[in-house]
Amino acid sequence: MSKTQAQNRCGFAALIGAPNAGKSTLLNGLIGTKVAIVTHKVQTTRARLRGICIEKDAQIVFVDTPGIFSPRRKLDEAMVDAALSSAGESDVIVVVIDANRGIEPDVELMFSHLKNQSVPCILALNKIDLLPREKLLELVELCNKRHSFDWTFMISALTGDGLADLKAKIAELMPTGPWLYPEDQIADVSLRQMASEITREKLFLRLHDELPYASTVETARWKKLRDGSVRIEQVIYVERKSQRMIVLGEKGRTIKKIGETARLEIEENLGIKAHLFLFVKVRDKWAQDPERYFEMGLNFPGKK
Ligand SMILES: Nc1nc2c(ncn2[C@@H]2O[C@H](COP(=O)(O)OP(=O)(O)OP(=O)(O)O)[C@@H](O)[C@H]2O)c(=O)[nH]1
Ligand SMILES: [Mg+2]
Repeated sequence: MSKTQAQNRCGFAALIGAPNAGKSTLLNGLIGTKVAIVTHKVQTTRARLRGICIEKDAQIVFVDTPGIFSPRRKLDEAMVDAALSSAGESDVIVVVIDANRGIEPDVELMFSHLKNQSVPCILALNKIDLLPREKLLELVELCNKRHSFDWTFMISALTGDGLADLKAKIAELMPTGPWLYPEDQIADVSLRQMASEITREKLFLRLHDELPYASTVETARWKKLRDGSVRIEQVIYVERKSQRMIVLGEKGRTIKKIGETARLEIEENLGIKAHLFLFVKVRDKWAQDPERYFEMGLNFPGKK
């Protein structure tokens, strides 16, 4: 087979599910490296993120999406819209369900949205490491009663169990067409965005209650220095002065810790030597500002 004949299948597989189902963990597991941030908190992913891999002659573009839930705020609405439109634009939808939580209201909501989709749908029952097999079979049956899935896979995104079979099936479903990305590209996201996401992950992990949801991170400046290292300046937007105080922490300890852990991961994941500077700004209406959505890669929801 010649090179062009070999590179003749390519398509999109959207990972859809309720918040916290394990979509981003799955993306990282399928790609084989960390491209998406993961936390134990719901609504970690805010915008879609493409991770790319090659499986035999197919290039698969996986699209990690924000969780689907009932939106309350404008930001929620933009996140859910991003997830649903990714599903609509994909060649196959991988529905990720947390087996340990079963069919919760958010999962029901997702099933209702699936009714409008005409592309093939795979059920990926995730976190099977947490449950006995009998329970899993019951749940597979229940899910298939709610939606007629074309295929079902039982996986653990965390341990990697079942991922090879899932990936092989997705590859088979990719349509004919040239590869969209160079062979060695694993993600379609700028280094600036990747760096913002890493800092946001550390914020999510370190801060509690509503604070993670009241904040966003942007890379304001990225300057290559003469010694080959990079000076990265990031702004953490919060909504209130009191939140700024919490992010800073006593004597600036909290932000220092966030900065240190983020810098280490930025250096490791992006393969650069970095100097990271974090600034916390209070902007009470950042979640109403179209510019912030643009920076996150989201559409600003219009009036409906
Ligand atoms: N035990 C177990 N935990 C898992 C598995 N997959 C994901 N998790 C955990 O579930 C939590 C949520 O994982 P994420 O990958 O961030 O979930 P998500 O669906 O991307 O969540 P949102 O971005 O908030 O919608 C994290 O604590 C993961 O470590 C799994 O297969 N087994
Ligand atoms: Mg996620």
